[in-house]
Amino acid sequence: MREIIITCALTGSIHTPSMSPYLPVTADEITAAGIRAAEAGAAILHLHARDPETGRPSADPAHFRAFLPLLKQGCDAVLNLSTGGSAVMSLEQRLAAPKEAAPEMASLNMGTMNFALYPMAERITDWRHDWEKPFLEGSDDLVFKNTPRDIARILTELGQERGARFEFECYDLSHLYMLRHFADRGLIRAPYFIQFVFGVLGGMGADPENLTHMVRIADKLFGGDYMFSVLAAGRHQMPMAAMAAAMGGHVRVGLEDSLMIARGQLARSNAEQVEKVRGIVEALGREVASPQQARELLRLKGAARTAF
Ligand code: KMH
Ligand code: ZN
Repeated sequence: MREIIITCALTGSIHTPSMSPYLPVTADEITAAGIRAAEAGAAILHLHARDPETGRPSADPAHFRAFLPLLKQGCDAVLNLSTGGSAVMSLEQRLAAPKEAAPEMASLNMGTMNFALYPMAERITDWRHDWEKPFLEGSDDLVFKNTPRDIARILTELGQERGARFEFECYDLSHLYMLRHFADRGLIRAPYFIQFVFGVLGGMGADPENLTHMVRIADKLFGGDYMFSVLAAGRHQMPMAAMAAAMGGHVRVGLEDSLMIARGQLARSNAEQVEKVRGIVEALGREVASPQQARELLRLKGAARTAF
């Protein structure tokens, strides 16, 4: 079996500063978190930006510009920019920074969906910022929009025009069929790197049967033309990653997807989660991919051809 690519998603747009003091927010924090995660074994860093004053998810290219060159200097990991941003952002806003940066990789959510974060609000008693509570509670009536037209636009403007390749985020079986549709339209090239996403309210739950079924259908739709990786939200993160590693898949961890390192215990850093999953991977007799090996597996254009 091939090496396992560990992706680390450093901060995301789901969790808010009140939930953990360890969530990276400023450019310096995101840079330091990324470098440490890469040293621990992450070959890919999945990136979102935040407003350094408020910790709110940000699509402002200036906030990305503040850490992208520093991360590039500080480590060799593949820098993967989110095009999902946050459900409250327009596609125009979500695309601004990736278009400017022309990264090697970008995330791409394969459908429109509910992205319900509001149950998390009930657990917080001390709010650090005014925006957090309405941001989480408002997700009971919020649509994350990625229509086929949006997906085609992202593929064209980032993939075809800027040479990015994609982390295809599939939250449900239906998203695999949408991905096949774009392969049939000739808008994407194999090998496809498919990120199965479990445990987001609005997407599939973190049940092992869902993982085996996703693999079964992806095998049918893509044959040998794809690789899968697994991310699972919250407490499901490590068990589902272990399952993915045992099944020949890749893994994603990071504070974007879970703030914990064990039951009732906050992770003190992204690197801590990378170290933990690395231990699982190696205990299963699999090797962790270096950034260079990840570039070869995913056929990336190389860090020298980005615009930052
Ligand atoms: N936090 C993940 C569940 C994106 O950035 O495009 C979703 C995500 C979306 O990573
Ligand atoms: Zn993300």
